[in-house]
Amino acid sequence: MPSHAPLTLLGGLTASDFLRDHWQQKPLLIRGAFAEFESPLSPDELAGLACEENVEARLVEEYGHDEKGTPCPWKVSHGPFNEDTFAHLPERNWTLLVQAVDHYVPEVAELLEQFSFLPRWRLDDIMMSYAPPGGSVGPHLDQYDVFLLQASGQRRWQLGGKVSHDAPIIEGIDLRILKRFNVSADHDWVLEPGDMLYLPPGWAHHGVSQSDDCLTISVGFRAPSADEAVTSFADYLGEQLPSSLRYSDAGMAVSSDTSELDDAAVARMRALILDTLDDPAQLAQWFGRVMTQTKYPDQLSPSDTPTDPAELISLLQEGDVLQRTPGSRFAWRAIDTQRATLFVDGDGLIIHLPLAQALANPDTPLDHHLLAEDGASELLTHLLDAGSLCWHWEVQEDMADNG
Ligand SMILES: [Mn+2]
Repeated sequence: MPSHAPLTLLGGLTASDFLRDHWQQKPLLIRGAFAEFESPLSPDELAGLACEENVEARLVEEYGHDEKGTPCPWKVSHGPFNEDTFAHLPERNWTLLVQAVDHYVPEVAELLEQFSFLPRWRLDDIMMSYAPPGGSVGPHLDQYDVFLLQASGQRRWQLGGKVSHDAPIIEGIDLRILKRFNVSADHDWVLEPGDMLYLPPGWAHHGVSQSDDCLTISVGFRAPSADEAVTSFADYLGEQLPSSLRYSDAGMAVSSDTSELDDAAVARMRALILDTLDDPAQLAQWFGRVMTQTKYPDQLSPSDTPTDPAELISLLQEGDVLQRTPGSRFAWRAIDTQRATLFVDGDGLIIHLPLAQALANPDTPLDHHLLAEDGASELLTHLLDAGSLCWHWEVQEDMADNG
């Protein structure tokens, strides 16, 4: 995508403008981001999805206010739900949240193409929520960037500015709702279908349904915390280090007090740790693996019987097409001008560079053209057996049959 083209999706900003001025920094309200937008799902269809096994769904109900006017108590329940759940809900003040709708509904997955000005591996998933009038999840903040697209009906969004991560929250409930929320007057909008609000991490926000058909699509991004990154990288490296690499104090001076842990000892240990960690090649290998780990490993279905590469080749030649399994994550990184690591679902495979680029690019169809690349049939067979690829939308067809 050319970075200098004004995008309707970004309210006429170019991708470069948006990344420079808004991404991770400040919110952006975009009226008419999607012209004449029609929701890919109805509220009933979303509720149906929330009744499926393995689909992560939550129901948030709000039942009143305490004497100070603070919304309380809140009730959170987890899916799968059933028809009975929905039959007994009140007419107002609840919200249904369904995660990873892009893994189940191709029309929702297609929305991701619009966000190709951001690294694909930063994407988390698409959540969809439905709420009758008054429904919300309370004022809160997230540590993630999110695009909130109004799919149908109206939702009022109010922002309370950037808030510290340790701002006080209401205790005793299974939700992180802010105790205090001060709306800024110029950050109070009602979003109509096709309108979209971009929110950077750490901004307090509160979205309340204004209609009985309020559906909101949240395109969420993820960024590992320093806490997760340090632990995870240390684990990755640790598996490869020989136990002979140890703290060493050859040539040390005689100590005046043998109970003291002196500065020289601390400096030696610091050098051991920093020298071991500071390995850019290993870091890249770990980073690619961790950023392509799937959110729901259970959704990948590895095959029980190995695929015959000859059969795979003939199916492709007959016109069958493979696809990346919804929820599978791909990325690549060059090793030299010929070879690359293809990262897939937490694994790293060293293959021919153009093949890695083709596999990881969501716009490249996985059809017979790929077979021209060296090593393609072995790679496709491996990824099909691992569950990272499947035959075109068979996952969705299976779900439709079951439903
Ligand atoms: Mn939120």
